[in-house]
Amino acid sequence: MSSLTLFDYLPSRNAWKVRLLLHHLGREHRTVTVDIFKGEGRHPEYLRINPTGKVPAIQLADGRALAESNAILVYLAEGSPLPADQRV
Ligand SMILES: N[C@@H](CCC(=O)N[C@@H](CS)C(=O)NCC(=O)O)C(=O)O
Repeated sequence: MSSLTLFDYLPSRNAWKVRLLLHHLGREHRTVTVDIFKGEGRHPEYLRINPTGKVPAIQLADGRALAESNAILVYLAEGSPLPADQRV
């Protein structure tokens, strides 16, 4: 089982940024689709991961979760060959 879970929704541009970086890094992960238009972001189970009910969010194997796409990008890029000091 993958150590990283991405809570994703295909039409979401914020989720797309994270999806793209995971792919770029070749980072193994599993994806859980949260259909925000069907209200799945408001399910109590998802609100425990991201209290805003929005996508994206990631969850690590130890249960810790992180929301906000730009924060997730910085977290994932840390220690990678990406030029972190060129963040905008
Ligand atoms: N600042 C957040 C914005 C996230 C956001 O607005 N996500 C939208 C999809 S792009 C969403 O989940 N909307 C559902 C809602 O507002 O309940 C980020 O960058 O992650």
